[in-house]
Amino acid sequence: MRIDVVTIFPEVFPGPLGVSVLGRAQARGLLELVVWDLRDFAEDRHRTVDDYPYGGGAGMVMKPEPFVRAVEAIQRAASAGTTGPDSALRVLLASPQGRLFTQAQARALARLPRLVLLCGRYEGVDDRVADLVGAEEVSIGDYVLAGGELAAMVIIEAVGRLLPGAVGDEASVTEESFSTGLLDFPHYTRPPEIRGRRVPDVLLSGDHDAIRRWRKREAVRRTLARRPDLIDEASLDEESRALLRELRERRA
Ligand code: 9D3
Repeated sequence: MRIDVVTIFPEVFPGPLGVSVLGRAQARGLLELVVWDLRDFAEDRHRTVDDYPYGGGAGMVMKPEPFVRAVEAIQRAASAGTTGPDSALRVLLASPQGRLFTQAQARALARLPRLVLLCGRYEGVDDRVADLVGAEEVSIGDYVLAGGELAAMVIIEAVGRLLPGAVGDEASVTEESFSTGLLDFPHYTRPPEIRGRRVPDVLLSGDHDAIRRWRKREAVRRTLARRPDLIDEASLDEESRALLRELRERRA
């Protein structure tokens, strides 16, 4: 998969995407990251990419033309390689106004041969850009970043690690796709006790069915306590639904 990124801070890439799973995916040729400097697509000698907001107000707005020209250049680079009826480029614009980026979207995007990510800065990007380049606006969460670059990196990491062969242990990624939608159960390793904190006895018992049930219960318990919003959408088997009823009664 090839991912093109458009930014006024090309020097921040690859950053954390250069190490570990994503670094290896690039070294193995599973993922190609191509970073474009938005200023290279500016139309004036000063490489201007921002301007004052129509209607007034604080801050600057990113001009539309450089983004449009950048996506056209990326489109040309795309059709030079793979052409076909299904070669429409998927373009995402990182934006606080976007729909929330989810694991389901990461899975869908990981199936594509190419993806383009546009990063904004300042107060935002001229609202016509998304429409002009056929981009979908995506947010990574309800907090305020200084720009789209870190959001783009989050999306690239979430998608890139799903590319076949990217993660060493393929079983863990497969397991993930069958996961229940609950938070994970707690994990422990040696030593069995540190500063008075013991690993739960059941995990040392060798009773594999008891361990399986304990993990399930902990996953339900933690989800109910920390992320009750996930419970309704989780796909729970009968055993988990029984645990949920029991935990709810206990709290009530
Ligand atoms: C005062 C209104 N703000 C909008 C919520 C202005 C504003 C804040 C932050 C405009 C741009 C930004 C920069 N943020 C991003 O570019 C961004 C982002 C984010 O801030 N949070 C979550 N996801 C994303 S994706 C891109």
